[in-house]
Amino acid sequence: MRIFTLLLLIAASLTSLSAYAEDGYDLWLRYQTLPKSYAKEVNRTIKSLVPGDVSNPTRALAIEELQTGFSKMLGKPLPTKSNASKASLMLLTSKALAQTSNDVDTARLTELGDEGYLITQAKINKKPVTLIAANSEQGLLYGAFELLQQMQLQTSLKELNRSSSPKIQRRVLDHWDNLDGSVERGYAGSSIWDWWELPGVTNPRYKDYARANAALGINGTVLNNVNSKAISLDHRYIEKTAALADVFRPYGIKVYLSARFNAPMELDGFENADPQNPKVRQWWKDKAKEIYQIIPNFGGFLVKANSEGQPGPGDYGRSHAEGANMLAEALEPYGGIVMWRAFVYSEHDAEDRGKQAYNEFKPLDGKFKDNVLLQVKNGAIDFQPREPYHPLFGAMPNTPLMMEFQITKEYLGFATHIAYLAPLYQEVLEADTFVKGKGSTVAKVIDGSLDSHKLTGIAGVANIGHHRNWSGSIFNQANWYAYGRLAWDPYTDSQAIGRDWLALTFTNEEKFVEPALGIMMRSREAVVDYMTPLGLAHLMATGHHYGPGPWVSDLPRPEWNPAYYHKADKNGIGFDRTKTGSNALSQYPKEVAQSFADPKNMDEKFLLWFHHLPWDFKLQSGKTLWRGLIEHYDHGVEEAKAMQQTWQSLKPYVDQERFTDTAQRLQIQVDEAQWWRDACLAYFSEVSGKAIPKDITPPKHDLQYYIKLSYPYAPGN
Ligand code: GCW
Repeated sequence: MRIFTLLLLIAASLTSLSAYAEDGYDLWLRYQTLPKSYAKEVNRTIKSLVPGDVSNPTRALAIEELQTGFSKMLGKPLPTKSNASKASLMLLTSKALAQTSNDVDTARLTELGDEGYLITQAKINKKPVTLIAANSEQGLLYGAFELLQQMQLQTSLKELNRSSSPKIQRRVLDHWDNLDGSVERGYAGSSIWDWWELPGVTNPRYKDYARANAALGINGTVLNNVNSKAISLDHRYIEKTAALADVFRPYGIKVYLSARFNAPMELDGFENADPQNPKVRQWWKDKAKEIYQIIPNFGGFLVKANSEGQPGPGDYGRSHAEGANMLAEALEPYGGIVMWRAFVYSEHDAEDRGKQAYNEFKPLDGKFKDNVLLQVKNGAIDFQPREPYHPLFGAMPNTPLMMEFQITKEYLGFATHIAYLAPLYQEVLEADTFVKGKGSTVAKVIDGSLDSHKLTGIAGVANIGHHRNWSGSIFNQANWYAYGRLAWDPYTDSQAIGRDWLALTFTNEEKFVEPALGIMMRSREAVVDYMTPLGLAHLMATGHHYGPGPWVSDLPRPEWNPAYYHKADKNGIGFDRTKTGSNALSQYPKEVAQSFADPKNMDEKFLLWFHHLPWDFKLQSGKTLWRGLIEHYDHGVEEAKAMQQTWQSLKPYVDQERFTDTAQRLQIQVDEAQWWRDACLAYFSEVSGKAIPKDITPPKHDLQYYIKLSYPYAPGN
C-alpha cells in the first residue's frame, strides 16, 4: 500500500511539474523544453551554429536569441563554428552567400526585399546545413525568430523550407500612454515606459518588449498617447525617447512620437501654430533637426489634429493636408514620415458622425506629401465589436492609407472578457471595396498593391501595460500576437494564427488546441451578440465604455450618446444611413452600397447599422426583428457559457495559475454577458413598449436597476 501512495505522489508532482506556474511574461517566446522525439530530430539536423560577424548588433541579437531558444528547448546552447560544417545552422546575407558555393535558388532571395528571410536545408561549401538567408541583418533576425517559432511548434526541420517577407512596410504599435504613467484605454496596469527614470534607467523589460515585437515583425512603436502633450517634444523627453530608441534599434524597431500640433505655442510661446506662418514651419524644421541629432533612425510623427478637442490646422482655417505637409516637410530630409489620423468628427457638424471623416478627407486625395500616411480606423465610428469597413478605404487612390486597428479592447470587455480580435481584423481586411473591380479588398488598399503605393503602413492601438502578463489577461496576448502576424501578412487566416498562438502559449496538444481554438473563434461573435447584435453599435456606458448604457441620451455631444446610434423608439430601431436617412451608404462604391441597401436582402450583421426598421420587421429567418434581437442577446450569453464550459474541460493541459486566472475572467464574462443582455432587453422593451415574450426569461432586474449602476473607477478612462 505505502509503495502505491508513494508512486501516486511522484506521479502527481511530475504532472504539476510539467505544468509549472506561469505568469504569462514570456508571451510567445516560452521556448519550452521540447519533447524527446522531436528534440532528437533537432539534434540530428542542427549540431552547431556558425554565428558569422557578430560585431553587427542585429546579428549579435539573432545569435543571442538562437542560443537562448536552443538552451531552453534543448537544455544547452549550440557549439559555435567559424565555417560551414555538416549539420550546422548558418545565417548568411545574400552578399555573404554569393561568396560561397551553394545550391540555394538566389532568385528566392531577390523577392524577399529588405526584411524578408528564407529558411531552408542547403549545401554550403558542399556541407549540408540549415540556412537562414536574407538580404539584410534585419531579415536574418526575423528568420531566427521564425526558426525558433517553428521549433516551438515542432515543425519538422528537414521539411522546413519557407521564405516570407512583409507585405506592409510600417508595422506599428500605437501606445496611448501618458507621461504620468497612466494609459488611455489601458487594461494592463500602468505604462511600461518609466518616463521619470528615463533616460538614466533602462528597464530590462524594454528589451523583452523589443524581442516580443521583433518576433512578430513589428518594426515601429509610437510611445505616447495621440492625445499628446507638447512636452513630449521638449529636449528632455527627446533624450528619454532616445534611450528607448537605442534599445529598439538593433531589433529593427523605429520609435515615433505623437506630436501636438500647437507644440510651438506650448513649448516656445509662439502666438500661433499656423502652417502658413514661416516661423512655425521653421520651428518644426528645427525640432526635426534636434530629434535626428540624437535619434538618427527616428520614425516620425503620429498626429491627432482637430479631433476630440486636439489642436490642428483647422484652428487657422487650413486643411489637414496643409497641416500634415508642414510636418512632413520638416521630417523629409531625414527620411521621417507623418502618420496623420483621419479620426475626425465634430459636435458642430449635425451630419452623421460616420460620414464626417470621409467628407473631410476625400477632397484632399493626392494633396498630401509623399512621406505622409493617412491613418484610418477600421470603421467609421470607433472600434466597435462590428463595423462595416471605413468608406475612406478605396476612396483615396492618390493617398497611401494606413489601417488603424484597436488591440486594446475598449469596447469589447477590457481584460475581463475573452474576445479574439483576429476574425474582426480579417473581416475588415477581406472586405471588398470593388473600386478596381471584384477583389479590391481593404488589404490591397493598405498593402499598396491596389494603387501602387510604395509607402504603406498599419497601426494597432496597444494593449500593453506593466502587468507581468503584459496585456491584462493571457487571452489578450493573442490579440497583440494576431495583430503582429496580420501586419506582416494581412492575408493570413485568423484560425491558423490562433492555432499557432495556442501552441506557443500553452501546448500543441491537439486535445487542447482544437477546443481552445473553438473558444477563441467564437468569442468575438459572442461579444457582438450580447453587446451590439444585428449591426447595433456604441451602446456602451459613458466615458469608460464598460457595460451597457443604451438609455444614455443626454450627453453634451449628441454623437457620444448611445441613443444617437440605435435611435430606438416606439416604432422601431436602427440608424437609417440610406437615401431616406443620412445616406452614408452613398459614400461606398455602388456594389457595396447595393449590398447593404435592401434590409430584406443583405448581411443582417449590418442591418441596424444602415437601416431604421419597425420592431415587427421580418428577418430572413422569418422572425420579427424584436424576436430576432432577443435571440441574438440570448445566443451571446449561451456562447459565453459554452466558452466557460470548454475551458473547464481543458484544466489538465494548463498550469494552475493561468488556468485559474482565465477561468475567473470567464466567470465575469458569463455574468456580464447576462448583465448586457438583461439591461439591453429591459431598455428596448421599455422604449418599444414590446413585452418580453412568455417563453423568454425576463431580465433579472427592472430598467432602473441597470441605469443606476455606475463604475467611477473603471480603468482606462
Ligand atoms: O476611441 C476613442 C477613445 C479615446 C481615443 C479616441 C481616439 C485616444 O474613446 O480614448 O483617444 O477614440 O482614437 O483618438
